[in-house]
Amino acid sequence: MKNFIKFFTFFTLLALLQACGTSKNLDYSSIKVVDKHADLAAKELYHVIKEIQKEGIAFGHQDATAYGIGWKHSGKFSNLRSDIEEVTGKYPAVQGFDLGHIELGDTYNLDTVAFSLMKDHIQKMNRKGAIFTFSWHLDNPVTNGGSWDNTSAVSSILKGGEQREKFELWIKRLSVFFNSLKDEKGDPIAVVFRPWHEMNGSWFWWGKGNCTPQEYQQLWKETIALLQENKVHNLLYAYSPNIISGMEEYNTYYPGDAYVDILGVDIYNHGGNEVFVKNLKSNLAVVKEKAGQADKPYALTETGNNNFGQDENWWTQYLYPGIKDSGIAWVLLWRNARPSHYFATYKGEISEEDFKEFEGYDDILFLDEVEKISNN
Ligand code: BMA
Repeated sequence: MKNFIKFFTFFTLLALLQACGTSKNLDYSSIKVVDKHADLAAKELYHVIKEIQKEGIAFGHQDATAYGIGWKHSGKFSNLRSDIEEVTGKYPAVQGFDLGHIELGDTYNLDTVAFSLMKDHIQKMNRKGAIFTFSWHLDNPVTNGGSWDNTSAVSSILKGGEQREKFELWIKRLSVFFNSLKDEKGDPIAVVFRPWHEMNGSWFWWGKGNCTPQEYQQLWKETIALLQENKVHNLLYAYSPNIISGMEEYNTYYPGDAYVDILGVDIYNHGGNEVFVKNLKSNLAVVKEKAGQADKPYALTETGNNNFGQDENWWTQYLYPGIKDSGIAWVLLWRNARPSHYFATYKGEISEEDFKEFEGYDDILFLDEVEKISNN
């Protein structure tokens, strides 16, 4: 009997401990993600992303709180600011950051955003239910040039390659960052990691023509394996080629369902608005089909209009018709860097009024709406 009581107490405590780390009453064992040892927070995030898809499309912005047009976040402890919030009174629900130069052990990323600032903002925004996605514009390990130095390098960082040691160090530094994302209770904050993006274009050293699809897939798998060796378990993995011509192109570099949690695609309106809407519809239909086969969530992982010119109604006339009813969990607009390189609106910008209308649509979700979904 004594033993039975001990046994019973042990398991009750264990169950309580498990419950403490989480806010929801989920059957975690039924949520399958790439990482077999994923933190509960990662499974919870996966669940929330799927729930979002039932309600609408979460609005996202890259570097949302780090800087905007005419301002830059000054330091770690000041209040959060965002161009989108200044226009609508609401924060983006999805907030993207880039980890380029974390591999070098730098304090700032390639766009001069301090990694400590990211951490601070992530902790604050996590409390409000935000979802975070990370891209990684890392340097070329062979030449030490940037991501856009497309000298072949992938084969040299795969197992047995000449630059392997360097690559393992780079992943170690990346791992330290991911492992440092904790809430105030010390529990992990789960995020979406979207490495090796736009691989079907040839502008990055991991892209088309600079490595073979097989090397790419191997790189993807080895990246995950290294992160797991470094005990990183708070990630969902997102795959995102640039605009595709069809399923065949989508599949060319796809590492397999066992290695991808979220399916994405990056589509900009570089070819003009009409073409943009057509591309959104056709590409998102392909991603939807592929995601449906594997029962995975999917998203428009990067988009934007880098040439608003006279497109004052771009949000309601072009972006929205292109994504409406597509089933994507989120749409992420690229960064507001400077007046000649911005992708979302800001106060005084030509499409500001139209953006407010877009924000008001029932199926376009901002932070307050996603917070409700997260808390359910
Ligand atoms: C690109 C541009 C670059 C930037 C990079 C990483 O698309 O915005 O200026 O350095 O993303 O954020």
